[in-house]
Amino acid sequence: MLNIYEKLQQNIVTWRSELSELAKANGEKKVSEVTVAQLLGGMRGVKGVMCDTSSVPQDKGLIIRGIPLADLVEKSPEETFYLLLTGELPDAAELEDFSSRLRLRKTVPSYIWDVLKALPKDTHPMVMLDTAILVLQRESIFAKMYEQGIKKDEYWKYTLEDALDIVAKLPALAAAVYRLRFEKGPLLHANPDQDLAGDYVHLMGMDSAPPDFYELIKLYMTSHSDHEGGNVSAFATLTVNSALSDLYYSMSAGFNGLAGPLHGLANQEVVKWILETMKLFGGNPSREQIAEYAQQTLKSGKVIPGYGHAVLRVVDPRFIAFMNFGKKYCANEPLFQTVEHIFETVPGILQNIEKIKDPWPNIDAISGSIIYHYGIKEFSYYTVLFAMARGIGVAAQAVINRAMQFPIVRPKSVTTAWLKDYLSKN
Ligand code: CMX
Repeated sequence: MLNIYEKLQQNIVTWRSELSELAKANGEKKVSEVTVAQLLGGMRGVKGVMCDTSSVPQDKGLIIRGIPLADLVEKSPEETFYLLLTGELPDAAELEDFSSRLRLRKTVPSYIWDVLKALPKDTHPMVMLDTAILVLQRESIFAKMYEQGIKKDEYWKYTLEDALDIVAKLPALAAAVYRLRFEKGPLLHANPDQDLAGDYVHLMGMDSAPPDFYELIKLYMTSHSDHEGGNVSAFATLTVNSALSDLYYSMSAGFNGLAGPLHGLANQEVVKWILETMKLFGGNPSREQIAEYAQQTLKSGKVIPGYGHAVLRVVDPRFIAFMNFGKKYCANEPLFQTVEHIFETVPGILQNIEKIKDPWPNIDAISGSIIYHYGIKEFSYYTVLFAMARGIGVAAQAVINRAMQFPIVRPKSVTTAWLKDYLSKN
């Protein structure tokens, strides 16, 4: 059996030679062009980033290392992390070796709790998580080794050290944010024998929750882990990391992007939107009432949270995975039932608005309602859960990007004067 370092070392040799052959033979060939609409439109559809951990075809949705999400819904976060890093699912021995390395890295230094406790009481949970990761930067092995002088060839090994260190601590950090921010009692100690999902359940103080809560956390972590390299959290992480800022700096930056309402914060916005609807109509809203509130939201210039996507043009398979879970475990939850009714109503409304390219639900349209069912009702917390999972994907991407020795990210910006001049001549 090869351990994670040996496995990656072996795979990286192949990946590097493959890409360098491709570059040598095809360096001048075009893979993408940029129209003026794309230049002004957030680079939508422009192929400008390499990412092998996952792909998101617009008509299929998330595929992790060649495996569609639907075939990964039972996997643990450890298996998903290993898959993202190496391109292969681990066998039993590989999984145990990999998991045991993570288990050894769980302990969060106590100064982090001091920093979190010192923040104002009404600090957003995402600020608490992002701050914790940034303050942990003094633990970075990559930064220490870089300071001492390491070869470019070895950057990935120390990025991997940081990746394992951070991912192992994410459940404790995410659970501590919940307990501190919402005054749920003293912080609990990580259980050295637990896996990542189990430790999260334990550290939240939810050991007595039904076993399906543990299954939910597994599903949550795998389905939110990765979504190509161009989404805001992944792209922000990879851009910062490309300056050789270590993974603590870069993941914190990526999570700051995840905290935006058009990205990861949408899961909080969805539950807020549903609760507003229920309050307005005094209980479970009918399909007609949902349609009325959706029209009202659109008229006021707001987006319908959880609907639409920059890449997808079908129902997000991650939404489907959560829908299947909800039907099995919380079919009687009013919030979940409302999510089902919104799904039957809102796409029809959005389809009639020409400018909206994707009328279908994304993952954020449903994830919060299921978390709510298990008693975590403080919805400003939900993006922290997203981040705990996304950390796995962006960490894996950073290791691979350093292994492939990709240079600092630096697209060219142009001025309006340049654009006018260019267009007048072309
Ligand atoms: N409700 C209302 N309007 C919407 C909409 C929605 N759900 N989705 C798109 N639109 C609007 C856009 O705001 C845009 O309007 P303007 O031209 O007036 O600015 C127009 O339709 C065209 O947008 P698009 O090309 O279809 O979508 P984009 O790639 O620009 O944006 C996204 C994608 C996700 C930001 C957008 O669909 C949205 O704001 N959705 C709601 C928020 C949400 O659920 N975000 C989570 C996405 C998943 C994730 O990253 O976590």
